Amino acid sequence: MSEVITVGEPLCTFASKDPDVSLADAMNWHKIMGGAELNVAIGVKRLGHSVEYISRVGEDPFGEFVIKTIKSHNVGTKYVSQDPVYWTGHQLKQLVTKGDPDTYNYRKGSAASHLTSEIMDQVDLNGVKIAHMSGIFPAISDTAEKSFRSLLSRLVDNNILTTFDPNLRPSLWSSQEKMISTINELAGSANIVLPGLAEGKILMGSDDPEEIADFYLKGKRTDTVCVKIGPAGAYVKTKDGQSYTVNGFKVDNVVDTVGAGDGFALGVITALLEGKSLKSAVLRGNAVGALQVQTPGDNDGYPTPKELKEFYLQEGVSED
Ligand code: KDG
Repeated sequence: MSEVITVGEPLCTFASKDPDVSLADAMNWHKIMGGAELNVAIGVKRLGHSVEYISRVGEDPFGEFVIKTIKSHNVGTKYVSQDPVYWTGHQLKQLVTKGDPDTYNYRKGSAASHLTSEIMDQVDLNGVKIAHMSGIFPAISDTAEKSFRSLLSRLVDNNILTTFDPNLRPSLWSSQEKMISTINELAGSANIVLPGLAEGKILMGSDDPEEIADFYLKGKRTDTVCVKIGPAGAYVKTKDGQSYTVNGFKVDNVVDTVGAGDGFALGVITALLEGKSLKSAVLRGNAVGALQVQTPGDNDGYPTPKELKEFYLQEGVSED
């Protein structure tokens, strides 16, 4: 089995080619690959680690595109099944010349939302070192939430290091209350929780990094919280009492922020797999996030080991 596993919904994404035009008015598109957890898987593999992606797509052209694309990135597809009835999730994404693009998702009733616990129970966890989970998958349907929970409880039973990114998608949840209570409960089964500042504000009512960290450190399994504080980097607090900020990198040319949080997660994950200190892992998370925001796709900016090394050299920093 691979070093890393993750579960999520891949999104066949139509990215507009018309800068700063609304999704309704855009006329020219190209097809790219999105999906938060798949972004993480692609970046983990690009940095040289084996990874298996768990998902379900339709027996349709979007599903074929997804499978071909995942394979082209050398991410494992053993647990990407095809559904004869339901279609593959997809989305529209605006091209912006600055900041956050507008997106629109078509995922209600998708094949991934029909991924059952029976399928999840077949996933072989032998040899898995880190599992990455996010708050998107349990939001897409009751079936997905159930299967997410059954995987999570197997990860806990098998003592597999688990990272959790809340990845709030309010439009996918039946209510704000359900989103908050479910995400906060699920986070407690992860060893490392990776919230953003704005997410903290919604999930526990504060945008103070230390208060957010203290809140998630109460989780039964959680011993580390890394709060993403945007361009300023990340604030880290651990159950054994360490706390510090790892500064972010200054980026003059932010093209598109999508995929930066996933970049942070994969930076942390890969560095931990390589036995680096937590501080170095967070430094790598910041670095991958900074590289990602300089590209228009959802995962194009994730570096190879060589590109990461060059970025560190250019910035005059290094990992321990
Ligand atoms: O985190 C990046 C993702 O947001 C993007 O690739 C697709 O919106 C998406 C999602 O919900 O997975």
